[in-house]
Amino acid sequence: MTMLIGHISDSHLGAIPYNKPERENDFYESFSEAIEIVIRERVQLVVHAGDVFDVPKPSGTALVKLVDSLKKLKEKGIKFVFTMGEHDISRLYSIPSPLLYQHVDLATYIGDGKAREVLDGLTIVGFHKRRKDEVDELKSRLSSLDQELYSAKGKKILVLHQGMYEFHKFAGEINSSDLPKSFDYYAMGHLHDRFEKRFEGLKGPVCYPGSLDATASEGIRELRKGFYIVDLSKQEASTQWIELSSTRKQYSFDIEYEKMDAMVNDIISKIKDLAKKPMLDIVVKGKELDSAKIASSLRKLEDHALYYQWNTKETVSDATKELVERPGDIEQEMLRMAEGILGSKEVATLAINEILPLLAEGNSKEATDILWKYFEERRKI
Ligand SMILES: [Mn+2]
Repeated sequence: MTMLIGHISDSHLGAIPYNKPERENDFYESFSEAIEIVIRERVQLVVHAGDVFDVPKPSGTALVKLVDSLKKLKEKGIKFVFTMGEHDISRLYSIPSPLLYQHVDLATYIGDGKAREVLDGLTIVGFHKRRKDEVDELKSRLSSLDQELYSAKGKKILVLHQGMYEFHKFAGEINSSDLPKSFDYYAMGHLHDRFEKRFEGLKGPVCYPGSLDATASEGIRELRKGFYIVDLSKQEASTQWIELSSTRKQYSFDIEYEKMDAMVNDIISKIKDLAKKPMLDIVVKGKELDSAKIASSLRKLEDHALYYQWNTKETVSDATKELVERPGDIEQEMLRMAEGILGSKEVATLAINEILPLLAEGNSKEATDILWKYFEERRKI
């Protein structure tokens, strides 16, 4: 019997990197392309591992784009199940937007930790994103799963939206040893780069497909985007990562100040025939750099790039020292400092874990709402 599933994650529908409407549209195209491919490949089920939308209250356009894709899946009899990431969940609004699709029977929410037999002979358990202070509770839920599902027949998939230390030192929240052992496939979300690994002691592979398109936090660099198709028909899960072809190219270029005009022309000849105008990040290196001259030389790129940003690097006699690695406990260090300044662990945690990430994304509205809510709650005490 065939059992083929699609595993996508971090589609961030509604994201508008660099405030470019074209980039917003890219995210819809990436998602549509993934849906077209899973239909063509005849998967029976699509698992979305969270961050469906970019914000908890997405635009009407983002909501409609998702409906359109989910209807196509439903017409083909392909089920869509999902968990939620931190971008989907708000502490302020009671019903997160992705749950809408469950209410109109276009999707099934599986982030509640309950085991479901979603296909004949396939059981799925998922958990929605746990914040830092909720990870211990998640770990304890995970630790009992092997036993809870001991008698479940057929294949098993676990769906999580958390970072793993083994793949990302700074975004890590759990270790592979925190995962239950008996699952045939671990469908992960949260990390925006692609990772795949089989761990000793775990039955199936642990896979992060990565985001479907580059969010602003990923910066402008060369990236490949895609998702997994997983064949669970045989004893062992076999995975295939499918690269999307609609992805807008992003490049970072180093330019020598002395040869600036020639190098700008080289860049133009490289990018001028791309289907979509690319995003560029340019570093100009040299001595006695004249910013006005650089700006005017780079202006030629305007016709060929959707967006470009540039920076300079003065070459001086002393080798420029670069910070190669961030301190491992940078978050702890920030928390300690904030606690020292604010005089309260609770307020420091709110500032560093809740407010700062929102402000870093430019989401001052939600940051303000959370502050007000906190203030109101404290006033009642
Ligand atoms: Mn994400």
